[in-house]
Amino acid sequence: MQFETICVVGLGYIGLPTAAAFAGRRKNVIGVDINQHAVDTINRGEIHIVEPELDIAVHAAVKEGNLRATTRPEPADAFLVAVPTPFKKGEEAGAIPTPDLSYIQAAADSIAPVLKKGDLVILESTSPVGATEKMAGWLAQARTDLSFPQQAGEDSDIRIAHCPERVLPGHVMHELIENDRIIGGMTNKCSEAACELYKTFVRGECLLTTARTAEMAKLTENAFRDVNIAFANELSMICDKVDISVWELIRLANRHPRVNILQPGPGVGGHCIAVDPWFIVSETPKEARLISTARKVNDSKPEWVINKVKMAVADFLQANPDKTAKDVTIACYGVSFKADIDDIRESPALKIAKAIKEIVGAAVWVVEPNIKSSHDELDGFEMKDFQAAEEAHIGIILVDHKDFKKERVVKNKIVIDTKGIVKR
Ligand code: SAJ
Repeated sequence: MQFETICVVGLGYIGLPTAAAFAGRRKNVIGVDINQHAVDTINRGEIHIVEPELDIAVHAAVKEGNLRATTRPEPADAFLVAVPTPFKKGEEAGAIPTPDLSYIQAAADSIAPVLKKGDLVILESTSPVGATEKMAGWLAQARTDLSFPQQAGEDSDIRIAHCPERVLPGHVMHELIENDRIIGGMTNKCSEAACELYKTFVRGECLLTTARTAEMAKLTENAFRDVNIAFANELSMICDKVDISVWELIRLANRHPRVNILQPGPGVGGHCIAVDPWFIVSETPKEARLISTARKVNDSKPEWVINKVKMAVADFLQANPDKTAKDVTIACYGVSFKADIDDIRESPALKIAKAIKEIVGAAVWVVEPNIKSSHDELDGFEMKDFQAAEEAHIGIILVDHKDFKKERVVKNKIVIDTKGIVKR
């Protein structure tokens, strides 16, 4: 099978690096996005997101004529769908969030008119079990002149597979090539075709399975990490009660050859680990008890930190009776969803900073070395550098950025360290 022209639908954190990786192997890549600004930026050889080494790859791909962006899919030999799969929060309190497949459906509707016999369609977006079959159903509805795997099995005109992305933001360009890849075809021929396509640039192993298992494997990886972090977060709250350093505790326990506990923090953020486990829970709520509890433990951690801050403010005011809450200054060290990135989507650190401002009424300063330009979400906060922030009455370490770890000494009189980086 020859894959010369590849159409990548969705040019975000996964689609754009993937498009650049194919283009780097001299494939003719058509990148599709509904966002005209993203399309124009890419066609200038620039990028609209932050990811190390992506700018160089995209610049080279566009300059050499191997990558072109547009707003509508064009005929190709393979189509990759890399659009968001957010969740819908339920109306009632405590309702289980459910996955929103509308972006996948819109992508299927947009590629259906240009499909031809022999094409391969791959769903890369993290999806609940059964989503690839749903996508195949939407394509079949739109193109009754073609046959699909759910109708014709191995003899289908169109091959369909789920190949979930598994790359870590901040390391995407490396992991895209080196990580093993799960290839879940709707039939064996679908898997083989998808495997051949990824071998264009993947140096890791391609592991063939079914579409449903591939969907569940991706959700399982992120749920595993979420459960492990929830365990660490629960330990941090227990240790606080019994006056033990959770950081030392985990360091010691991890010296056991079969124990590997992750690190606690202010909560779990981002658009993967904090979202994907719900895709399992929403399908199998009765069975997914541990996964659901882990989500709740991690989601409750910001509230726990906010309470700690409230208590610190109360202590401070008791010791300084001439002051009111409005006089208190609080420095938040870090607001991104994890270390050394500029991404503040679903960030527990930002949630905490906002709550302190609203609930406590104190002046909140933000130290965020990774955000250089002004950002709507940070309106109302005073941005400070590390040294200036030492003047605040209370310092809260919310993200373990390498710049903070280098310093290791925070001079604020009261310090709440949710990441365990301050030297004791
Ligand atoms: N976190 C902790 N403690 C830890 C590790 C992480 O509190 O020990 C927090 C982070 O601060 C952050 C959140 O968890 O708020 C998620 O960060 P992360 O680095 O664990 O993961 P993501 O969301 O950036 O990327 C994950 C990765 N999944 C796994 O490692 C299993 C990545 O490989 C996936 O491709 C990505 O989700 C995705 O797209 O699904």
